[in-house]
Amino acid sequence: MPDRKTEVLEMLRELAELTMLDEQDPQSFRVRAYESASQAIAAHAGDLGALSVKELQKLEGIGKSTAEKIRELLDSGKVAKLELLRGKHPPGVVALLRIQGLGPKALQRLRTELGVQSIDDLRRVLAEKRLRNLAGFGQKSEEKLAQSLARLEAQGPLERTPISVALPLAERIVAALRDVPGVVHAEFCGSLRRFCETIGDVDVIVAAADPGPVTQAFLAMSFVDRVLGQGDSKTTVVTRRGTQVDLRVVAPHQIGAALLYFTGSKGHNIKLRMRALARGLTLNEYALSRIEGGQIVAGETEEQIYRALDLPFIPPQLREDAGEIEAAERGALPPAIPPLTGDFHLHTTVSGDGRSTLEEMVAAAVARGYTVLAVTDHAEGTVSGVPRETLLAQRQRFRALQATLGDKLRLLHGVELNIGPAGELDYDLEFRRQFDWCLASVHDHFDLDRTAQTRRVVAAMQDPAVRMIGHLSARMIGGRPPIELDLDAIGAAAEETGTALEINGALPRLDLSEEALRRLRGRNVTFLLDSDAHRADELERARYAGLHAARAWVDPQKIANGWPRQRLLDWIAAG
Ligand code: DGT
Ligand code: CA
Ligand code: CA
Ligand code: ZN
Repeated sequence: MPDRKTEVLEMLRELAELTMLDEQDPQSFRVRAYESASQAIAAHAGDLGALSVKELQKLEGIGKSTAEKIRELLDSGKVAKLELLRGKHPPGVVALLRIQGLGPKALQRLRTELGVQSIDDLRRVLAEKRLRNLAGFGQKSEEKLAQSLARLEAQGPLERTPISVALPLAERIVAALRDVPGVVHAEFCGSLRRFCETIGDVDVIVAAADPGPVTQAFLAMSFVDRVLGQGDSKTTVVTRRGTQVDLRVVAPHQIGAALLYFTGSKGHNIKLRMRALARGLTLNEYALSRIEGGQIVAGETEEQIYRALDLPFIPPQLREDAGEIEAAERGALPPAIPPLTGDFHLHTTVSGDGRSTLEEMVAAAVARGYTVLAVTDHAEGTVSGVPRETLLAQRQRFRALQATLGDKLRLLHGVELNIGPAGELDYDLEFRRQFDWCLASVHDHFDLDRTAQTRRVVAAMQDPAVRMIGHLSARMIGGRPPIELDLDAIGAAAEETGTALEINGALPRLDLSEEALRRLRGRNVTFLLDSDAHRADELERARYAGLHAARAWVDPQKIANGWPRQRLLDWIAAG
């Protein structure tokens, strides 16, 4: 079951995180062992449940002690070592790791010397200016931490779960519930179905005549930490990472009304209900029915309900009461994002952090129906980057592979350049120009001020070899804040230089942000939807980039990898 794999990956991730805290060293041998085991498990295609400790050890990157823990989890659902670490490092402490500039060593001192056990504690200690008196800290580091905390909080309430955590969790729940006998339909709704970047709680809706077996299966899932509420058709649990999940079981003939209601948003629902009233109808989570007589008009599908309200189907990502109902009424909803011709940002094993070979990436791209593919390993300016010779050798392999592919897939030999603090780029212009495709991105110096950051990115855009800026803000949702940028200056430079901006679909990034996309909406800027895949199965993330772009009402005409192939190739050649 693919389910077990997620479970193992989640355990390894948590082990790595807690061990890092425990040993106060991100580079400790054990932390790296868990990370390399994660990569091995992620790359493993077969059934994990069937593997013995010995067989697990045969996978490259998995040692004996990790193999034993994996087996322990698969057999008993619990791992003693993990339980021990959880006891020592409660969730409040783990949450403190999200503050930039606060490493495990400093964190340990805050805990022992000032009793800081949570973000609230830290806020208090900072307000009381008690940190500056700690040996080795001082006023400067106190101010820096206060700033990091403020920037983290400015991203939204800290209790919300990033989509990168919530989506895999919800997909796993839904997949498991679909296998329960009697289940007709299972789907996640709420803000997650609308593809919001952070989620208050996960809402799962299931259609089944008998809620009993569904509830039982749900409560038996391994991520459940505690049960907050349990009724006949509604169950609420909290996962070990602190995410709340609501399960509701409805009758099969009500599923459309339930999906619509629990997908929200609340504002969208209210407008729909007013629309219903104006037609002598009433809309709730069970059905759309006549006010007089109570006869049901629609309820089995969302499409039927929208139709009965004289509207076309409105995709969940648009249901924010941001003018979508009015646009739908005028027949002016934004057109759907077309299927993509290819991907323009991905890494292979040539990069230090890539996990799939060039051949594996190409095979996966062909399987997705792509006809263009830019391979963009890291240039030497980043930790995972490589020198010229390596890229030149890759180019040889590339040309040979292209010959075997013929016209089916056009390969572009690309590179992801690193943008230095003053906008300087890797190698030299002549070498950069030899690539079929150069993108440039920020991977360090996140603390520069707005003027310096803007200048740096604009300088990269002005480079004649650079065709696209990757993950513009370098943010990690719920983690690293975006770099500060003057988006109007960036937009103007993009128009002037013809540099495209990436919409990066990696769930921790989703960068450009929705806010930035809205801000650039009026401009003549070209976008590309990319996966930034480091493994072949991550090519799927380009689809997330599409959902994210749709949420921001990006005009599909501006998405270059949505254009017909020849137009796209002409645009690339013209650069
Ligand atoms: P979240 O969980 O804070 O990220 O946001 P949502 O949108 O998932 O909100 P949630 O979980 O409270 O409720 C799920 C959906 O259920 C919501 O989008 C709309 C619907 N809903 C919940 N409460 C109400 C309500 O009081 N009135 C209306 N009209 N709809 C509601
Ligand atoms: Ca929710
Ligand atoms: Ca909810
Ligand atoms: Zn990349």
